[in-house]
This record gives sequence, structure tokens and C-alpha cells, in this order.
Amino acid sequence: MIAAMAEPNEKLIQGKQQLAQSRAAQGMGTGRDQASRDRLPPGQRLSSGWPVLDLGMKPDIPTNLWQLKVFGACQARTLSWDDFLKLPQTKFTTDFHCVTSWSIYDAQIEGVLWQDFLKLASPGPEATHVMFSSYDGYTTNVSMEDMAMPDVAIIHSFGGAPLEREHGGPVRTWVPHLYAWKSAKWVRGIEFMTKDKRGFWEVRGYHNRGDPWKEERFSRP
Ligand SMILES: Nc1nc2c(c(=O)[nH]1)N[C@H]1C(S)=C(S)[C@@H](COP(=O)(O)O)O[C@H]1N2
Ligand SMILES: [Mo]
Repeated sequence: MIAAMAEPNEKLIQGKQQLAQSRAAQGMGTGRDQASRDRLPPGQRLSSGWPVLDLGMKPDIPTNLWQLKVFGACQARTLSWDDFLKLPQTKFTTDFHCVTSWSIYDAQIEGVLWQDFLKLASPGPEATHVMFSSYDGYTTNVSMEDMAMPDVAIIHSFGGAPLEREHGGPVRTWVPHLYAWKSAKWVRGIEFMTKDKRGFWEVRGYHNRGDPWKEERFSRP
């Protein structure tokens, strides 16, 4: 077991939840029919650095204790760090967009593409959604359809170096065509689900899908 960690920052979480719910109540950022085609999604600005967002804790998971549990409607298994590194590794470059309105361009990352990971997990046709869970208690849900997009991956490196702990190292997910809250830092569990279920921010007023080009920031109440 990983040693006990700090508690999530309830004040910070409640503040974000209130903001999401009041924006949604005003009909702001609840999605538009027409997707923008610009590289920079609507309402975003380019950030000079890569900001850090979390629940007020940054779990410290040494690679020798890190495990990834894959379960649900699939071939259940638990991967160690060595097992994970034996999977096919891919280097690629994507942009990344956070709902708090910063974006970064050309993140150079390395990890296991979801399409390669699926060969190992071999989910059944009944699997429609995935729930990611993390060492800090965070969860987020993504549909299998969104997971099938290119550049979706489980990553361990950024800019040619191991992913820093503050950005979710040793391993996080990467779903760059959705807002960044869909990319789980310090990932420890992947559940293939047969129906959708909302994750941590999705039950607190964030949009269930989160397409930045449609400004799907918040959920309608
Ligand atoms: N485990 C975990 N993953 C998480 C979060 C978190 O609090 N815990 N925050 C999400 C949110 S809201 C954002 S914007 C991105 C931020 O990633 P970054 O800190 O690397 O920029 O991580 C997402 N993944
Ligand atoms: Mo976020």
C-alpha cells in the first residue's frame, strides 16, 4: 500500500463546483452546436508554462510500488511498471487545453497509445465507457468513442524526461481532444463500463464530455 496521503482541499473543490454550477445556470459554457475549427479553441489563451492543477495533493508513487489495475468488461489484469514499459511505446506531439482557459501547444509526450493498450485489455463489445481512477481519489469518465480518437494515450514522459510528479507522474492518461480534466494524473485504475457514469468533476458541474471546440465546459443544471 501507498502511505496515507493528504486530504483533498475541500474549499478549493467547493469553489470550482460553485463556479461551474453558477456559470451553467447562466447558460455559459454549456456547449454550442457548431464546433470551432481554430487550433486555439474558443475562450482559450496560450500559456507560457504548463500550469499545475490538482485537488490539493500530489501523491508520491514510486515506480516500484505503482500498479495499474485494469478491470470491468475486459481481460482483467494488474500491470506493474515493468509490464507497462514492455507495451509498445510511441512518441508524439499534441496540444492540451484546460477548462480554466489555458492551452499549451506542442507537448512532446511518450507512452502507450490507447489503440495499443486495447490489444492487451481486449474489452468486450458491451464496453461503452471507461472510468479512470487515480492515487489521489480522482476519477473521470470518457466514452469508448472518444478514447478511439488519435493521440489518446497513457503517458510517462513529457519533453523527453519522465513526467514530473506534479503533472501526474509516474503515469497519467492523455485525452488531448477533450478538456484536461479528462486526463487522469497518477492513474491507478481503468474500468471498462457497460454504461456511462460521471466522474469527480462531472458530478460537480463540469460537462460530461468536455469538447473544447464546442465549449463544453459546464453541465446544464
Ligand atoms: N488524479 C488527478 N488527475 C487530474 C486532476 C486531479 O486533481 N487529480 N485534475 C484534472 C484537471 S482539472 C486538470 S486541468 C488537469 C491538469 O493537468 P496538469 O496539472 O498536468 O496541467 O489534470 C486533470 N487530472
Ligand atoms: Mo481543470
